Amino acid sequence: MAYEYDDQNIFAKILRGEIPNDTVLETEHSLAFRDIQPQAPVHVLVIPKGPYVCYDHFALEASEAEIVDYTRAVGEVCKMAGVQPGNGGNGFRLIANAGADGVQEVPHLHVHILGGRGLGRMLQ
Ligand code: DGP
Repeated sequence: MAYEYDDQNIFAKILRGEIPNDTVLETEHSLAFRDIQPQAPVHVLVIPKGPYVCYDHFALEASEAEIVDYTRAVGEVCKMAGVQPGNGGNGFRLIANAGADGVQEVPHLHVHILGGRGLGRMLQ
């Protein structure tokens, strides 16, 4: 089944500059900005600029240049936020919700970077 991208989603509007955001990092293919409802002292969303609905859509259909740029952007934000374990930080958690079961609210791929406090165990 083909992925259907809704260009009226809130992150598409952020990418078009129609809604303000608190940008942390912008690269050729990616944008990172602070979550509007932070769940931790560090809570940054990293999105690709391309129209990808969710992680699998991006992983399967994005170009290698986009994938490298996006992966590096996530790493760069972790570094900038000072959450790299063993490198002055105490670690972080990445979350990429997808679809209904994943309770994805915004249908444009975003990885949550959470850190700055102990996050507890999520998987038992
Ligand atoms: P998810 O359930 O993974 O789709 O989480 C979507 C996140 O997006 C949620 O943590 C709140 C955040 N969010 C929603 N609308 C906005 C917005 O307009 N600006 C910013 N910065 N974050 C938003």
